[in-house]
Amino acid sequence: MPNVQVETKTETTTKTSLSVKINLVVGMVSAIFIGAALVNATVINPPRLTAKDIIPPYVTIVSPINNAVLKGEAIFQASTYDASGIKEVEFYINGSLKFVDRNGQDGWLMKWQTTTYANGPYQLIAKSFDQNGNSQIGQAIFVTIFN
Ligand SMILES: [Ca+2]
Repeated sequence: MPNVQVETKTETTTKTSLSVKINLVVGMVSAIFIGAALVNATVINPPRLTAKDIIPPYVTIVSPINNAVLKGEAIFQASTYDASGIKEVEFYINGSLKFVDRNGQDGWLMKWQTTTYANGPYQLIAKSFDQNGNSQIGQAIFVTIFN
């Protein structure tokens, strides 16, 4: 007889434990469904941008450095950033557009064969365009070609 009592008690404990486990699982599944519903709501109804982007990109020339003396092949490179992303960067030598870089994955730059230019001083300007039509002309730098 004492054996039966012990067995009954054990069964009750197991049932209670199982019930708690089921409740936990139901709770977790509910949380997952609510989370998924929130994610779906975000994807289906993205927040609408009511403010127009009027902030131009940041741009500065990182190569060559100001007052550098160049020969052979030089790298004319800009560093640029915009929250909307950069569309392209224009490279000007003495006010003349020489190259438009539309792929910044290898850096925003142009290779400059200085041997095709006369020795002397040059002004370099980089102009960056963001994805929303804003542009910025970075500060000009001055270099000298001496081949
Ligand atoms: Ca912008």
